[in-house]
Amino acid sequence: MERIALVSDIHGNIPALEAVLLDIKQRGIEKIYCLGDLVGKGPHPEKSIDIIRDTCDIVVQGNWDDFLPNETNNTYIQWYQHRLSSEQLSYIKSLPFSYDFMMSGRKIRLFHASSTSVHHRVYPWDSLDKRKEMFTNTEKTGGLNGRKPDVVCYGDIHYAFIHHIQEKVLINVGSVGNPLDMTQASYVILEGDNGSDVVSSFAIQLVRVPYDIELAIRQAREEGMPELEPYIDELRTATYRGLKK
Ligand SMILES: [Mn+2]
Repeated sequence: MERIALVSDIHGNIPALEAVLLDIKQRGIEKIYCLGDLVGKGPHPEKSIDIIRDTCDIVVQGNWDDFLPNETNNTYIQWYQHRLSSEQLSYIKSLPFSYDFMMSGRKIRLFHASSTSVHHRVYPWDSLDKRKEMFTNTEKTGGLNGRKPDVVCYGDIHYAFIHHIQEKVLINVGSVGNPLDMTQASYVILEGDNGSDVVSSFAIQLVRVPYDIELAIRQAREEGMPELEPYIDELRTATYRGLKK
């Protein structure tokens, strides 16, 4: 049996990331995969990239990782761009779309948001058809042929859940740095026979980790981050700013 920790949506929140990495370490888990959105929203994208590159065996691309390196006149986006080296910008731009592996006879697929795009959002309350599309093979996931995944793990919505859908399992790992379902950092542990084609027992854990939210807010304030108040409100209340408009 082996355990793999899945983290996602760090968004430059270092106190949250450090709390999650400590929790993973204290459980004796050595393998960590990241589902994207290292940057954006929080004040320290440059540290987030360095730490994730250092600790994660696999990293797939998030929507922020995709669009942040693009040229823009938007001063809010530019604030984050200016904190990254050109090498870091090309690193996030070149991250892979998805990653497949076998565990306990299940084909497990990781991507950020959906099987078609890092910018296509799927919520747990979306239609069954839309959620079933998460298990299709697409050009983005490496081509239409081959075995479809039995388990899909994704991030993007900052809202952790596990759905069993007709022999398949859809898992959202939640967000480390900007959780919008409760005010604690989120990650997932998968446990089983890593790399095995043989069906055997398989476990999924949703883990919530309290972290120093006020420290994260102080860091954002010290850096003079733009759109500070909506960010503070999201960290303290776990309510998405888009829903308050
Ligand atoms: Mn995100």
